[in-house]
Amino acid sequence: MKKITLLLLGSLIAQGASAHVTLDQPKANVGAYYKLTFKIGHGCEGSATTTVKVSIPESVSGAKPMPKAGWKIDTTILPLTTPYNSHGKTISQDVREVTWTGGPLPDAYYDEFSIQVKLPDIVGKQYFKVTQLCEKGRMDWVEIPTDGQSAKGLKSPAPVLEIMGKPEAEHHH
Ligand SMILES: [Cu+2]
Repeated sequence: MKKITLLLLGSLIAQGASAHVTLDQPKANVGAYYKLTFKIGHGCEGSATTTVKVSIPESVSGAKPMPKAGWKIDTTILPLTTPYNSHGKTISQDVREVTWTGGPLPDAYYDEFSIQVKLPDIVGKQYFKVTQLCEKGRMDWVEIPTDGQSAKGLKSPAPVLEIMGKPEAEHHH
């Protein structure tokens, strides 16, 4: 009897740790065209998800959300503080927020939401704040660890992408 209880508890803890909103591929190379895929692991304390809103950091450019059956897409385009060049044109505004509305996605089910972006030439971590609205309640995945702090200790961490330098194999001598 005691053994069974412990096993159940163990699986509950494991589920909680992996069920946040996270990126399917949390590592990428500088300057890459990359598909951000956000995994929605659960609703808001049992309630079904009806909105997923993703904030795009200013240095991550050209965001293009992937349409999903049953979900409507809205984008927020804002002026950039630092315009950039793309295909010979100066880009002075960019998509800074993507919102999917629809579903509802029941708490018992799982889904993914994707955005194609161009990553900056900056090595390090980029955080994508996500707001999840449900039929009842909301979850704000917006916590960013301070220096030296582990993201594991945060209650609702923002999904993080680690941008790495180009691998040595890509250098041709
Ligand atoms: Cu979770």
